[in-house]
Amino acid sequence: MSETARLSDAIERQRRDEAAAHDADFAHVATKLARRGVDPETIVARLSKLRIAVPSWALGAGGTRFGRFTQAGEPRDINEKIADVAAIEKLTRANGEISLHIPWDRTDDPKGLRAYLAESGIVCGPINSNTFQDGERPNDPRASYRFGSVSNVWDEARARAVDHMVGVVALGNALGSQALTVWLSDGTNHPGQHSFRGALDRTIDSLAKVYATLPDGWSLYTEHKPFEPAFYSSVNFDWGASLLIARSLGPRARCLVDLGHHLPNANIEQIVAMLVHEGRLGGFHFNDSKYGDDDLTTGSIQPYQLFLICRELVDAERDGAFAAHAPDLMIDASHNFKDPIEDVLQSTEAILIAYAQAMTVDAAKLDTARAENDPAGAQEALQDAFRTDVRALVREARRRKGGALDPISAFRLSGYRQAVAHKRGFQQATGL
Ligand code: PSV
Ligand code: MN
Repeated sequence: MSETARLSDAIERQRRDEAAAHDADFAHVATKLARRGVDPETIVARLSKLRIAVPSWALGAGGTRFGRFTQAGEPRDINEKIADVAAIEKLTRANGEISLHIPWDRTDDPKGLRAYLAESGIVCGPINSNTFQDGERPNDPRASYRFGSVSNVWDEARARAVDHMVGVVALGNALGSQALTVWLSDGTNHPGQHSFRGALDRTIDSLAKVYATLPDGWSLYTEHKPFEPAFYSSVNFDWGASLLIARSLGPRARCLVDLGHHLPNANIEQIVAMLVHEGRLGGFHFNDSKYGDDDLTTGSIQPYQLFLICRELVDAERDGAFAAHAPDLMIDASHNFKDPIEDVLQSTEAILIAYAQAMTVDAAKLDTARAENDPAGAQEALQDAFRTDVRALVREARRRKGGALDPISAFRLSGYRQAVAHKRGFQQATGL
């Protein structure tokens, strides 16, 4: 039996076996929400339109600087990565998009790759450049990224980084992508190592050359991060620097918020609100963390934070703030222990749940509490929503689109991993 047939079979079996329980759960939450004046159908309809991109680099086991433990059945090439995303999409109906990372997903045949994407029903989402690994020119010191890429004082390194990014835009365009995500590892480990202002100027000058080549309809996303691999200063270190760079480039430059790229206790939902306010929220890299950029499963550590971020999105959407550009939703995680597909399924579920919960907030109650300076009332409005079990709404959205009621257990039931492990064997996928 093919892997696709295995998945279809498991999805069907599960839908049959769990239909009665699901119907009862859905009726229960619908009744509860009606009491709050919330229409479950509006939520189901919104959920079924959400699309969460899968990062190509999260389909294999991730590593740390201490080691990497390959798992059986990791995708050996870009086609197998797309096949895994198609499997995920078949289960969730919310992940029909892949985010590629170049050169990890380099291809000599963009036309063929585009055809394979179309055949697999997968869209090419924002594409990532990589100027943090030296690739094929590690011994050419002035062109090396060792001391930075677009911020480097040496012209050769900057030119190389710009050429790379321009090439990634061209490839992305051939594949149907509409955005370039730029995360820079540029920074320093030692006070005085470079001029902060000089590095920012060089970064803006270099990125302006990339920005000038953006095709119609394209965006450039700047992704900030406070530290790692640089431990004293990073060039694009926070949302302020990111906004500054984006503004200097032009209206199609927007900021990307990776949830793991903040110092401990940062108020990420407020950062999101600020970027919405400025019309510069490009998109997200969803993950979760306890200490730093841990890249753990979205919603596994701080689900309330995820809910509050989604509430800002629901709010912004209601205010028409995304008329010009809706943020791209992407996962950016790394899995050392879990099966990568299961981790993506869990992250997707967490985002959909948080989004659905955010939609159940009694907006009138919250508005009144704010107008009356009633913090306890505001907390009640938010936490009543956060504590609502909306899983049946998420399942209903998926059921109507032909997906699995419970993606993880359908995935396990299908034997997909065992089947691909048999074919692919034990080979490390490209990525970090
Ligand atoms: C950097 O930590 C980051 O979040 C960026 O998005 C990279 O491109 C990605 O991880 C993949 O390594
Ligand atoms: Mn990221």
